Amino acid sequence: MTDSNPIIQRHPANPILSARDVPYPSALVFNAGVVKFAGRYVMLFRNDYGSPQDRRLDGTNIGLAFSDDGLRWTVEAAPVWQWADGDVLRVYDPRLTVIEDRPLVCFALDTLHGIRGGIAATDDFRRFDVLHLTAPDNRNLALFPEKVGGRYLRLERPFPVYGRPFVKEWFDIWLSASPDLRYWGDTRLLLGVEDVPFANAKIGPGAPPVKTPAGWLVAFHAVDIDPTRGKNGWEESWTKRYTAGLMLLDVDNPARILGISRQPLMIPEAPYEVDGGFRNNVIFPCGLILEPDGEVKIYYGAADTTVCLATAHLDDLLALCR
Ligand code: BMA
Repeated sequence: MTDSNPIIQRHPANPILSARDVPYPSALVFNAGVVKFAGRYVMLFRNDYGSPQDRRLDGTNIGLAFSDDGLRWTVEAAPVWQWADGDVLRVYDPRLTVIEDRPLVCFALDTLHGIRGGIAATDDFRRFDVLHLTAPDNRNLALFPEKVGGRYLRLERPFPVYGRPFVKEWFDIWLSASPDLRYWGDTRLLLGVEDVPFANAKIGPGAPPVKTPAGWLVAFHAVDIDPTRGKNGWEESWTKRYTAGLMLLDVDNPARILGISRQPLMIPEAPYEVDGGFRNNVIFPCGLILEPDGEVKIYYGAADTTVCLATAHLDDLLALCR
């Protein structure tokens, strides 16, 4: 199993966004949320800055970019969000969802007391009104774009440690509901890592679910660890590989999985995914857009270093989940 699924086309212009496109200090540009809003494509991306020559990172902020075609992006002159204050060390990995014409961003927050997931509302992608923060450790929140059964829904990935001591990093995808986006509960397991044939460690929600006639289409990331990988990127040891997987959820009852791809949708193999990155061998999908003609745009972080685009046809993606 060495190749990504043939239904996937990596865009020849990849990477579609990298540090050289950013007009302020930038070393690594990756893990971006993307939505269509008010006639344009909007992207919030993670920007880690520092000195790549010295392999040093000094901080993280969130950048904003717009595009008319989803491919060519113009980055705003300054970052739009940085949160390093008291207990909070940084905000990162934004994912975008529009619900009832209101843009919402899910994000991860590193704090002195653990990692939290958060949800914020924004009118202009520049000011963020934080509605909710999870208890630690949790992240990779992704909101469904509409209420289901009268409730808001999200995917999330808590990190249980004491409760699953037999494997160090065995983390699963969970589903929670809310009446108002602020208070969340009715939390239940959606997909256990043991049910993903191409993962031997953690999995996590990737992009916010996309509604299709067959059900909710969800991209997720899946990690397999191979101790022989050793040094790989900036760090001394990076033994993980992040592939992308796909599942389909019942449209009226998303707690019910209708199908999962048996093999990865994408495996790191392009040069910008396997070489020269901060952490090579990482594909981290954070945004999916279904176009009117059935094309699905998949935005993903490559090697924790750039933002890339792949496309596939909806029918092929659905067939993969059956
Ligand atoms: C995850 C997160 C992501 C990152 C990925 C691969 O745990 O930290 O931000 O892209 O690892 O390094």
